[in-house]
Amino acid sequence: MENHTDKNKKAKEEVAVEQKIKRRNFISFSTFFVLGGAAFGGWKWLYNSPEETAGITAGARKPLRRALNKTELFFRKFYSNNHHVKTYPKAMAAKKVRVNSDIGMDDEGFKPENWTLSVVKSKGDVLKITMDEIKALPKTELIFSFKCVEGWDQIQHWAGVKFSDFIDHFKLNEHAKMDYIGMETPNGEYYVGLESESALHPQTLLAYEMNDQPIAIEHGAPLRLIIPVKYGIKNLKRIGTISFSNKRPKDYWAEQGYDYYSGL
Ligand SMILES: Nc1nc2c(c(=O)[nH]1)N[C@H]1C(S)=C(S)[C@@H](COP(=O)(O)O)O[C@H]1N2
Ligand SMILES: [Mo]
Repeated sequence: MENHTDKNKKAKEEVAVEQKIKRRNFISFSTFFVLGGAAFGGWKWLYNSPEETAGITAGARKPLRRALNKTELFFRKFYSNNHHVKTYPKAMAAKKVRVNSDIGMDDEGFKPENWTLSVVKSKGDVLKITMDEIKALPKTELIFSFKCVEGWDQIQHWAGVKFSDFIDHFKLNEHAKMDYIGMETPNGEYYVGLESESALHPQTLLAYEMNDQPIAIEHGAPLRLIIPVKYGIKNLKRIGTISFSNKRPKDYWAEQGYDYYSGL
């Protein structure tokens, strides 16, 4: 008798467990299909959404570009100009500095000693600045880890004038209140656009020395940009022209689909 009730109880329990398993299976499969469907739908939506028109930036689906721009704004606020990049002792700087690429630097006749910098204050009002004027400003040194998007980095030692000191000295503060700064090689073949905050970052330099020597031709003589809050692509060698704008200036690699911000 006792045995019989026990068996009955066991059978009932087994049925309950089976029902439980069935219910759980049902829940997990439905969840799988609903979430899977949503993910597939989202992917198809993104896949079918229009690509942005190539211009200042290129190569992204419109919704993705919107997300990228939002992320950019977030990080721009987050990495304010109070945030300094890490610096290193001079002894750690590379003696043999890597040369990467030389777009816009192949003019046969280019002579650093004949160079002047053009600052476009407005259309038809261009300020010409010589190397001597730039060297007369306070010199700032920076030893930091230079990073190229192609996957290498190197501790390098640069010196020049802080971009913000340069702006102060040449009374360009009103111009620098615009949202963006554009820089180009003298022949206009390589060009970068920067948000003014990054250009005015206290570690951004218009550099004319590397390892205590004038910058070599292949590294951007006589004057190049060193902007440690950005990847190498933004560190324009052989600056010819600087301009100001509230619209994004054209940017060589952004046109090829790289992130316009290219921040670190
Ligand atoms: N004018 C010009 N500037 C340039 C480039 C270029 O091709 N042309 N390449 C950029 C890239 S991708 C990198 S990584 C750095 C490399 O600087 P380096 O050759 O002094 O190492 O310069 C940047 N500035
Ligand atoms: Mo690079």
